[in-house]
Amino acid sequence: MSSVSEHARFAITGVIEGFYGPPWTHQERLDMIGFLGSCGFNTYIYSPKEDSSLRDRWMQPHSQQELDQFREWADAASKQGISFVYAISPGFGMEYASKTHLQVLKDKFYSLYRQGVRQFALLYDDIPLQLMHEGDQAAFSHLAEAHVATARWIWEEINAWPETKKLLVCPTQYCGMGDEPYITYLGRHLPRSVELFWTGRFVCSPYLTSQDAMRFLTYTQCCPLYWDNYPVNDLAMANELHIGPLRNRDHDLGNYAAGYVANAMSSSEASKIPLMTAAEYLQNPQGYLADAAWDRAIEAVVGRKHAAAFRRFAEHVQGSFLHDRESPELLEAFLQFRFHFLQGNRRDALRQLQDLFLEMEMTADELLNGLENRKLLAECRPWIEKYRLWGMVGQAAVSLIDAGTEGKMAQAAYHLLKLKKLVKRAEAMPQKVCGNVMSMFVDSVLQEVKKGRQ
Ligand code: LOG
Repeated sequence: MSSVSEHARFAITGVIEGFYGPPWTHQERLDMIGFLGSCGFNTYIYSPKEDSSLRDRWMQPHSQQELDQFREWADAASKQGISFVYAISPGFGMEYASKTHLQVLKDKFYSLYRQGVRQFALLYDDIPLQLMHEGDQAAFSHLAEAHVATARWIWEEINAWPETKKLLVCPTQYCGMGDEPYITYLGRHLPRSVELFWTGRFVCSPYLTSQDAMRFLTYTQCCPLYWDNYPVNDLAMANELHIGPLRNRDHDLGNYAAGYVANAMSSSEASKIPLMTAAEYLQNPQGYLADAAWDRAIEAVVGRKHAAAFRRFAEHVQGSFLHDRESPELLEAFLQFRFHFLQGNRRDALRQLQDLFLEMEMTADELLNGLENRKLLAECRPWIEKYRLWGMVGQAAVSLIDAGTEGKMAQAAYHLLKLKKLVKRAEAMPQKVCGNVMSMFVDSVLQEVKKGRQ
């Protein structure tokens, strides 16, 4: 495993297609490999959770058609100077003590080796922490021992093949403090040249700190290969669009880590925005400025013409475990509105708010009608549409307040009805846009209406 050196850069910098949900298409994967090359990443890892040939059907050989595709991806990667890593997850069926199962694993890797693949990974994530097969319970005293034995055996086999360079291992307990018995055992017993994945303290870690990395190193005696679960937005995160920049990764993490790999979103085009910011971080962690990198990434993926509009929209969908401040400017605008409104400056306060909501709707329209990157538009469309709806909701709310305070009750009733219809439509869309900021605003307006009626 990599040793600590001063001012080290991450040796492995890559992206893992390691999410639950629809895998990238053949074309998307080729396109992503080209993109990774252009951004300076050096590794791509193939392990979509929905490819059953890597998981439930891991014992079955790949079809010739599948093998041809792997060759195409591996060739495309090597043209870009990128290592293509084939990652298998045999954990649900594999009996680690079985010679037959080990041979099947080796044969499967060898079928990929013949297609030009030179790097491999064994992923033991998301499986039980106990030994499940009777044969394994008899042969090993715990899961870590079985995992080490398997990794050691397969590493010795593939290491004997000319040019094979790497084996990466994802542990079953892949997050935490690094001092847990399972991962400590793995770190201490895996061959030095095998890399060990770690997601940090949590599955989705808001911070990755060098202090944590040092503790991991102390206990496991190896430098973590970070598996960063950003921008991935699968499972419980599916309603979030992770297009915000990479944040809160220590600038000296490279001193203590074997590498950094980002798990991407199933939406490959939208993934490029956060991935470009990750590339900037990896090239110059000391000088990395998240927001400036974000501007550059948006302009590169969206195109100059609509970059400003996209940035305005993106501001409202950047909430994630990395960033809990959603729509900060909108929240500030509401607070200022309340202040001015209560101070008696009603007309100006209402006008300013109306302008803001109108701008939201117009920004959404500009993107929906004008965005040249059609793939990006298709992936982001539900979030842009919801953003547009919130803009319309806001305008109806302002009109309601305006009519209500002017005593125009018929108009107020009309706007109230419109507001309620729009809110219903917005709330029926599961996508997370503006966090709770718009709902809070609407709730407070409706509260006022109620009070007025009493
Ligand atoms: C999976 C990963 C998934 C991610 C986020 C690891 C090592 N494995 O909890 O495939 O995309 O979380 O949901 C995971 O992170 N397990």
